[in-house]
Amino acid sequence: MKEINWFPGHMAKSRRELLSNLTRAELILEVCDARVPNSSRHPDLDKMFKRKPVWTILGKADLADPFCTERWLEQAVADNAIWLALNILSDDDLLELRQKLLDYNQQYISIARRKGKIVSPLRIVIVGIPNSGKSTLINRLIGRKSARTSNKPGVTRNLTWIRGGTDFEVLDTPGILPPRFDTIEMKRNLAAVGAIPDEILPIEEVSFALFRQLAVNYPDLIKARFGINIRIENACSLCEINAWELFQQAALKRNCLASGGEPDLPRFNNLFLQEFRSGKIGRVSLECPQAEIKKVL
Ligand SMILES: Nc1nc2c(ncn2[C@@H]2O[C@H](COP(=O)(O)OP(=O)(O)OP(=O)(O)O)[C@@H](O)[C@H]2O)c(=O)[nH]1
Ligand SMILES: [Mg+2]
Repeated sequence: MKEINWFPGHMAKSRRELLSNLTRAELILEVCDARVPNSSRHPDLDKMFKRKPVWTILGKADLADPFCTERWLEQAVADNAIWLALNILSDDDLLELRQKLLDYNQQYISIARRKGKIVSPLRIVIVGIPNSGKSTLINRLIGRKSARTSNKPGVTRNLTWIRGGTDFEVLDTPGILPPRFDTIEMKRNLAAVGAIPDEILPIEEVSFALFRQLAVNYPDLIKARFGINIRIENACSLCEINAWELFQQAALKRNCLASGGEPDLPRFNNLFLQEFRSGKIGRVSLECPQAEIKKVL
């Protein structure tokens, strides 16, 4: 795969601004994507945030494989880390998070009251990769549409503190991607979930790699969605040629036709990625602890 080098100037600037805002913060929420918890966590957040408490939010949990999400949460408990899986669009999930935050703030409120100080709202910094749901989470936490949201990465450009009644004050930040990607898989996974703008991707590589991975790990979902026949007993050992044939068949089944009856792959690449991102293929995770997900290189 070609190099994806996407660390635009605004991200480096945001990182600097973020650091200067940290002293005001009492809690950091890192919004990751539940389908790719490994790739979507920032590699040096702990160093960046020093002793500030960090909670990891696995957003878009409604799109992820619940079995894998459970494994991630178990691993977090074992590591003594606070991880929460959320469908940020769900009222129930938001209510639960809100309550956890209020409970957490109770300690500060008690201390302030004891010292006769004014009780201030809990100051939360929201960080995470682009398009993970940070601004949506903020709007829902504070109960009004204050931060701009979109299903494209790179929408929030400035750091803004937003006051949410007497309970919270929240800092919205632009998506900050790791300045380096450790492995080719991580790049592909971030690209697949839409954390990198499609215009700068080798979209055909991302889409085919994703198709192969899903055909191996979720053959029933691919069969059902695209009406193609994958022999499950051989699915784990899908070879490159086989996967390529299946990919072309899937394009044809979806009426992505070029002249001469050939599959129109550029069209299918877009369609396939959109269907994956919106959850139409089903609930899938591209990363799972304990290697439940077979790696397809
Ligand atoms: N299905 C699902 N969609 C979500 C969830 N959270 C956010 N979204 C959608 O994800 C898209 C991105 O949301 P934003 O809040 O703009 O993401 P962001 O992290 O602020 O993005 P940048 O500002 O570009 O870094 C929007 O279309 C949201 O509706 C979730 O838990 N589940
Ligand atoms: Mg945003």
